[in-house]
Amino acid sequence: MTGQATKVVALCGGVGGAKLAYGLSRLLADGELAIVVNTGDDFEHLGLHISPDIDSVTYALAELDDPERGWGRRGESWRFMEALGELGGETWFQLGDLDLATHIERTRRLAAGESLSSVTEGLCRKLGVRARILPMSDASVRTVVESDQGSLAFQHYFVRERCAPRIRGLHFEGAETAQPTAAVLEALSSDALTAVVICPSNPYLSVDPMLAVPDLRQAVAAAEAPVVAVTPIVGGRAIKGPADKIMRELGHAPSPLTVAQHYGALIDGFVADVRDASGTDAGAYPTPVTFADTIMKGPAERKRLAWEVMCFAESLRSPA
Ligand code: FO1
Repeated sequence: MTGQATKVVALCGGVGGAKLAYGLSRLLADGELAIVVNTGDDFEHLGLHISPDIDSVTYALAELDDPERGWGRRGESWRFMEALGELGGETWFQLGDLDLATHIERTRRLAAGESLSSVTEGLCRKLGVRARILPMSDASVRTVVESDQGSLAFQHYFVRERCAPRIRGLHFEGAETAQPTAAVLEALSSDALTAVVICPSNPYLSVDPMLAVPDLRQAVAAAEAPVVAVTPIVGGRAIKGPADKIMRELGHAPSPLTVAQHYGALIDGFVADVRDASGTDAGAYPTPVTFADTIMKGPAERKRLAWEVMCFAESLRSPA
């Protein structure tokens, strides 16, 4: 889509990031928000193309997400999985009956020659999502975990092995040659841009695959608006998922400072949690830091944090 005055670009992984993306979507008008989503978790499974992070963000914005699991659809049933199990099929990756429709329709349209961006736009329209959800690239990028159990495809590490293997490193197959989509580059170069928000997603598993696409990283660095990252670590622990475990395995203390240092010169500001305010040496951060309640239990908290992040970005644009 062209000609839209994008004000905020959010870089987002799955469940954790989707909450802030939801908050931003409820504050901004249609067309003002573009959400660039990680596709490094995508994989082919049971003959279907699964895009877990795109679906987590789509379902969250459509208010179809399951609040307990975070992934998949609310009110889900599992008859397909039960039947597959009875036939001796692979059941380690749970596909609910409603969710299955998304994967089947996506797979059909990709096989017919549509791009992932176009399929995503179409599915979003059908589900009533008005913000733009943009896959980071239409080319295949696949996250591979180097672990004490060897190289593991992302979902084998994350779901099948429940993140138990010790991580030694990560690489993102295809990232070096992948191009961001035109829509992603257009959003990041919008004249109306006021903030680029790195959502509280896992920096290593969810944000790094996006930043590993050279022209995407370059476009974030060149954006005319402040780049603000929000911590996924509170009180030394990940709000959800294995970010703290991975930090320890890679030799870092699990802390908001580690996250800020990980993004380094790419960011212009950092949002840490109020629970980490005491004992924080703000001077140790590579950028200005602000403190907010980053634990988003419901829609009101998601909107409030989104508002605080946008105000912080505004203060970085026009320092007092
Ligand atoms: N996560 C799980 O922990 N177990 C599952 O069985 C599972 C199935 C699943 C199906 C569709 C989908 O879109 C996501 C699913 N996820 C599941 C979540 C997903 O694999 C991860 O949360 C993300 O890839 C990490 O952001």
